[in-house]
Amino acid sequence: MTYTLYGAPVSLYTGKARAYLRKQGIDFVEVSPGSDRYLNHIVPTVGRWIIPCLETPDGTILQDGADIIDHFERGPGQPLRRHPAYPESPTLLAVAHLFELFGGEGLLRPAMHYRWNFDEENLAFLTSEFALNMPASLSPEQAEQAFLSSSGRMRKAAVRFGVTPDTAPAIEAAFVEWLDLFSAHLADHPYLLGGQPTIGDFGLIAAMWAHLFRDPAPRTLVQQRAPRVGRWVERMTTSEPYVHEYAADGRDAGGLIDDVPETLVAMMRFVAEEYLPEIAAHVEAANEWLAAHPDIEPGTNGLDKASDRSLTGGRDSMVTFDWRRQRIATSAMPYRFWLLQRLHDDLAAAPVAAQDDVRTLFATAGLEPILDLRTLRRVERKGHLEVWGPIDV
Ligand SMILES: N[C@@H](CCC(=O)N[C@@H](CS)C(=O)NCC(=O)O)C(=O)O
Repeated sequence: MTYTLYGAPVSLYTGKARAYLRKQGIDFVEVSPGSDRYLNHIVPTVGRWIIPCLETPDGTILQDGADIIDHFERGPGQPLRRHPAYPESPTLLAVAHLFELFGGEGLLRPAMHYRWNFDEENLAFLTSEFALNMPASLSPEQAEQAFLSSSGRMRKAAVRFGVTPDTAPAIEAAFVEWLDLFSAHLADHPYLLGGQPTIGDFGLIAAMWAHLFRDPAPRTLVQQRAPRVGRWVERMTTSEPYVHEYAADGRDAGGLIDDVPETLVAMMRFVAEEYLPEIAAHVEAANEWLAAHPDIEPGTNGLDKASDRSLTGGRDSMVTFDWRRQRIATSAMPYRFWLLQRLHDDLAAAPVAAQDDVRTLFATAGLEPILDLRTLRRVERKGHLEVWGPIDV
């Protein structure tokens, strides 16, 4: 029953899937996207070069970290996993979804900044790492050229996430604040919601692993400023418990928390400041865009190139919003709305009293508006892409 994960150590989204497979003790091997199997079978099946992809023992191919996790959480792989990643408590589930979204999407600014703006510390490492994603048949010169081309694309992508010389100081100040808040929370809890990792931790490890802990420049910062966060990263990437500071016998770090502690509310407040204006502006822009494109067939994404990820295309059409006393612009990506819908859907399925509790908690953290951000059409996933659902549902 061996699964194959097509991914790379240097990849942000592979980190989410890999951490999940390791923590759940699932038997898998990781194979490079430079392999023949990936290039000649996975890419044609998925329709584009994208990692992570998971090939199940029966040959099914899954793309997307959340879909990979759901194969084990809510699909046929469920008997293979050790602990549920989705908490039963509606409050913890809502918080877990929030941090899944924030970790994979809201921490992209520091992730891209610390990767691409510290060439002196990072470049030799990244050159070597990116070579792992390429066919072994490439000569060193060809690999170097391929690195220059993909790193050039990534440097441009960083701008579309709001990383510019003007934003760099605020990105660094915010990241240090984030490390301090997360570290304070981890003083009493090995994971975000207590003794076991949840979907919130798997979201956070996306940005916190490949970019913010493996790359040399931010690694030093994390280890010096917030060693406890560094140990959480290591804990998230092992299959054994690795809970020295929490469990005397090294075995049982306990269950999930019952109540949301102030340290976690403080982390939620950080999300409100760092990410709420951005996701709110993106939803508003998406709704304007949908209103201007009323004829998009359900099951398609209405983009010129179906494999495009951002709604508003080129740089001119990036979405502008206020972030930490600056006006910045980023690309709106329907994938984020799809993750947000998961929070909304699970919340809507909870008893009314529990929904009220979640609302009260989110309001305390300044996050209540995120519970009501809806796109005019739902985002669905079809053919490994995000597409628009039917009109008027
Ligand atoms: N929503 C996807 C995103 C995956 C993704 O963006 N992966 C990056 C690598 S970390 C990629 O393959 N990018 C390909 C490209 O930009 O051409 C997931 O969570 O799996």
